[in-house]
This record gives sequence, structure tokens and C-alpha cells, in this order.
Amino acid sequence: MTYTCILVETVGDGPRKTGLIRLNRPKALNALCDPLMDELGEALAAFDADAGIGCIVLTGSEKAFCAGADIPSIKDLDFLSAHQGGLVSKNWEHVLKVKKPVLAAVAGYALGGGCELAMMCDTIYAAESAKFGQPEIKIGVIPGAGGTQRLPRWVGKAKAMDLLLTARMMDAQEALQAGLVARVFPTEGFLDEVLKVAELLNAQSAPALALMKEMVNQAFETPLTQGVQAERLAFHAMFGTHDQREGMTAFLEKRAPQWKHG
Ligand code: CO8
Repeated sequence: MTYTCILVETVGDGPRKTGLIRLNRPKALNALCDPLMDELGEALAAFDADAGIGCIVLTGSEKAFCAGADIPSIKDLDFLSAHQGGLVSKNWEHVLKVKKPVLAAVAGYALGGGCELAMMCDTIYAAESAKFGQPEIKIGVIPGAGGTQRLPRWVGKAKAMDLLLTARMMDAQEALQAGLVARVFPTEGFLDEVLKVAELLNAQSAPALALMKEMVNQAFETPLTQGVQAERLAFHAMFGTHDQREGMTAFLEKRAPQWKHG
């Protein structure tokens, strides 16, 4: 498929590579419009289905990961056209359906829907230049893709309220302290650092990676006892894989495991 709003490539030297997706609407600071979200969904699904891909990195440009929803394309909607037209609901769930790890690599602005998109990924790495915020209040609305729900889960209620109600931006170091991002890297060479992290993931067993991310994400959806039970079942399921046997045997034989990813 030819893409107009994103750039897609595979990166890496190992047997399994990284699927790299760059949001690419530079004139609108990568604002999210329907064509972009449709293309993103296609690209994510294609990488997810490709056995040669270990994980996916989603990034933007140096200036902006993404400045949020494309304001011109939603400005004139009314309630019915927003609701019946499936604004957000029709093409925002793709990233949540991906079984492989999806890493958000954020440099520059991650605002509104951009911050929400990053929070839909499995974890976020930030450049020193990153700025996170939910500025919807300044344009007379509230977040519509999880900002009021995921942000408190990531950073706690007090900071989420502060960010949402004031529309202020949070820099990378504050985001790190708040737990929104996993690590901060220097802006120079930032993407290479994230791609190094991705290489580490690519070298792991695919079923273990997939179940790991599913279980962690489930922790935010279920009560503790239920989550621990689900984890135990998933752990037991791992003993039905070749890679469990190979991983444990390789450890005891003091050699690198040869995964079959099954
Ligand atoms: N949509 C469309 N175009 C945008 C957007 C946007 N969100 N943000 C910036 N642009 C455009 C500007 O209009 C400008 O275009 P032009 O050069 O043609 O005038 C260009 O990008 C560069 O922007 P600025 O000149 O403003 O650049 P600055 O460096 O001065 O400022 C900012 C950068 C701070 C990022 C500023 O552009 C800004 O505040 N942008 C708006 C941020 C915002 O309010 N985001 C929230 C939008 S609402 C939302 O995301 C709700 C999500 C709900 C779910 C999604 C449903 C689809």
C-alpha cells in the first residue's frame, strides 16, 4: 500500500526486525486526520502479521510526535456527525489490537490526541525535547481518545487534573518523574537509542513478548486477584511452547537460545 500520511520502513540486522512507522504530516505537525489513522491501522496490522517483525516503533518528527487531532477536519462537526460518523471510535483502536510490543518514540510535541496515541502504545520513550500535554480545554473541548482516562492511570490523579485543567505542557524530565515515560534520551540520536531498545525486544521469544505485553496491559483493566490468576494461566501456557524448553535448556547449557517463536 502507498501511504501519504505516514512513512513505513523495516530496520535492523537481526533475524527479526523493527517495524518503524513515522507520522508524516509536517505542515500540520503530524495532526491526526482520518486518512492518517486509517493508514496507521493498515501499517500496524501489516507489521503485526509479519513474522519477520519483532516489535514496532511509532514516532513523529524532531519538532512534533503529533500535535493532536487535525483541528480543521473536526471543527465543523456537530453532535450527530461526530457520534454517528464514528469520530475516534472508527479508527483509533488499531494500536490497541496489535499483539507485538509498540514503542512510542516521542520528540517534540505530543499534545491532545498525540499524547493519547502515545499512551495507547505499550511504553513511551522521550527525547529531551519532548513536551506532553492535553490542551483541549484551550479549544473548548475535552480529550476524546482516552486522555481523561489513561493519563490519571499513568501519572496519578493530581498531576493529570493539573495537566488537563490548565492545559500546560510537561517536559521530558517531568514526564519521566511522573511515570509517563520509561526513559529519556538526548535529542541528538534519540531515535537510534529507541531502535536499540527495539533490537533487544526483537531478540526475545515472540510468544513470551506477546503474552508479557498482554498481561501488563490487562493489569490496568482487571482487579489484582483476577489479573494474577490470568497471569498464572498465561505462565502455564508458556510451557506449551518450544521457546520455554529452549530458553531453559540454553540457560543450563550456557549458550544463547535459538527461538522458534512458537
Ligand atoms: N491540527 C491541525 N493543524 C495543526 C495542529 C492541529 N492539531 N497543530 C498545529 N497545526 C498546524 C498549524 O495550524 C500551523 O499550520 P500553518 O503553518 O498552516 O499555520 C502548523 O501546524 C505549525 O503550527 P504553529 O505555527 O502553531 O507552530 P508553533 O511552533 O507556534 O506551535 C503548537 C506548536 C504549540 C503545537 C501549536 O501548533 C498548537 O498549540 N497546536 C494545537 C495543539 C492542540 O490544541 N491539540 C489538541 C487538538 S484536539 C485533540 O487532539 C482531541 C483529540 C481527540 C481525539 C481525536 C479525534 C480525531
